Amino acid sequence: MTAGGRVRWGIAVAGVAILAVPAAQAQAKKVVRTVTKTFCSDTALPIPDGPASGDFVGGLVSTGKGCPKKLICGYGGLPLGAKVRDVDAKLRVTHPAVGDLTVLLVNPVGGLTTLTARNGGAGADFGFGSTGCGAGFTTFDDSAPTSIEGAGPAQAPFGGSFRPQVPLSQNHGTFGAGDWRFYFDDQAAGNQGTVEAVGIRLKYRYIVRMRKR
Ligand SMILES: [Ca+2]
Repeated sequence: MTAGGRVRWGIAVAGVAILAVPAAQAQAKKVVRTVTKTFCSDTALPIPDGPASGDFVGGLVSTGKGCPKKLICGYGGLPLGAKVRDVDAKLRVTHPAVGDLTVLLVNPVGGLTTLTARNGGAGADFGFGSTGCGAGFTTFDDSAPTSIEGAGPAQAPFGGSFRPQVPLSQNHGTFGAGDWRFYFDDQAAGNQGTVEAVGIRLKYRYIVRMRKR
């Protein structure tokens, strides 16, 4: 996994196509299924020290494998047209002062969500324990009681769940199949760190078949 790695913008186009219901089926009833899955990548990725801008590094999570029978799937194994109902983002980062960091989540069709923007001060690390997918993560969840905004070093290493800087609900209804990318920017000189693991918990819904009324 490297900065400027694979980008598969074709997913968005493919996803749109599957939602175009033929006129003859306009009166058919949709049979839908809702699934929740967790995806993770634990390729270590150094984050360059700040304060220079334009040195973002990206972490990548692809939406798994395993296409349901009789359906056509896009890249990542989600059925074409699968739409996001809920998404939580998970970080495991080692860094002496996470207040240096701004972290964005980019969904497969390019939508940006700011997870944290310079919160946490001199607190060390997002998450704890293992540096792999079994880590104790910092999870960004709109339903969490505490916001990351204004969080201080006393809350390090930010285990458990925090509301993100910007609600992740803005991803609801978007296409879920493909690459979910995290971008990390260290914006203060003096300390630097490493992305150890990133993940998403994705709840999505797709059409299993059309049934005549
Ligand atoms: Ca720094």
